[in-house]
Amino acid sequence: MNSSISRNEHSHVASMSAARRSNKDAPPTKHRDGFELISQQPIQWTTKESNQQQQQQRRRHHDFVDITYHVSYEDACARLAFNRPQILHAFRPQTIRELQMALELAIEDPQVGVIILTSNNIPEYTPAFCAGGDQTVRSNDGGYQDGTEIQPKLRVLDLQIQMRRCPKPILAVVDGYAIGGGHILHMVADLTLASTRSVFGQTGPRMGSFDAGYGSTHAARMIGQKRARELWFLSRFYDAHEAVQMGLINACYPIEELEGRVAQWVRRMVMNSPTALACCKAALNADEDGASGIQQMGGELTRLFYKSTESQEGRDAFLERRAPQFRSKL
Ligand code: S0N
Repeated sequence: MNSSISRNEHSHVASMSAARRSNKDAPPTKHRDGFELISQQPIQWTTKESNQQQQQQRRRHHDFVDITYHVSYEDACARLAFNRPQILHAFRPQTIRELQMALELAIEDPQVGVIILTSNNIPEYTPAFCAGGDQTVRSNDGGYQDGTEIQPKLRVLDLQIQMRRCPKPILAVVDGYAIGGGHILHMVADLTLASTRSVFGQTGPRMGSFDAGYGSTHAARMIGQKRARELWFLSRFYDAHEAVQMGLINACYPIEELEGRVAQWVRRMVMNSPTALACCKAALNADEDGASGIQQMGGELTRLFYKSTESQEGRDAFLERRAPQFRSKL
């Protein structure tokens, strides 16, 4: 597809209306979803800020050391990338703190619809998404300490919660090793696309660690109890095709194709209704997260309800010291 076509034109060719035909007897085809019409041109990362708020944000993410942060306003997405290629992007507390700040920036930015979590690979080093917690700063006092924590902490658990609570879809893009805590982060992301050269696995039981939270429970929801027990008890590694078959990732592509496919998946999601996506994510989480998941979904419902005249009448009546006149539309 011609790269000079604007985003609106991309949206139009793959929109629900453009995918409909006028003849009444056309046979059903899955291609009517318009997905293959969406451009695979690489995403262009924005270099200029259009307003003061964006300038302030950029100043904040210039301070990042262990990650990089980019935004594409053309394609309405943010890119958060591990940036420690010499140690396969293993994370220390500082890395996680930076990711938490970057995620907050992306959540708050109204021009961002989808968040990509990936890594910056360079030819000198083995490709990796993330090799988990940086074992050189694992302390004997129950957490990680790189000199930036008051007390050693398992800060990555807070990041996992933040990712679950993020109302925007998070797409993990894996190229290379996704191991240990790095593997858990891709599992906690909403979707995962990978290069065919990627390798997935948990190593905890082989090196004195485990994740009894999402790393275990969400794995079982995704790939089933037997496979999740295999993942942890044997601590074997799986290639990208096996990971697709197991339901651990959504799709894998040759590395040369990956960037274009990521662009295509992102473009389709940002064409879709953000409220519908946020509510689907909240519902899928609620099924697994108990009261905390229902609270999150309930929050989305309340937010929508506050926009209705019915809800506003309750507030206005209170402020005007009168009885409310509710008109039910149910
Ligand atoms: C991935 C492996 C198999 C690749 O092997 P290869 O190709 O031979 O490369 P290496 O030479 O081993 O690695 C290249 C350089 O990278 C360093 N490095 C790799 N991984 C780590 C790491 N995790 N920490 C620190 N450094 C790492 C190597 O040392 C090497 O550096 P140089 O060149 O200087 O020697 C292989 O690398 C491998 O097996 N790595 C270990 C992967 C692993 O076991 N990760 C899991 C660590 N634990 C966790 O992630 C738990 C974290 C977690 O999510 C969690 C959840 C709940 C509760 C607590 C936690 C928690 O945070 O602990």
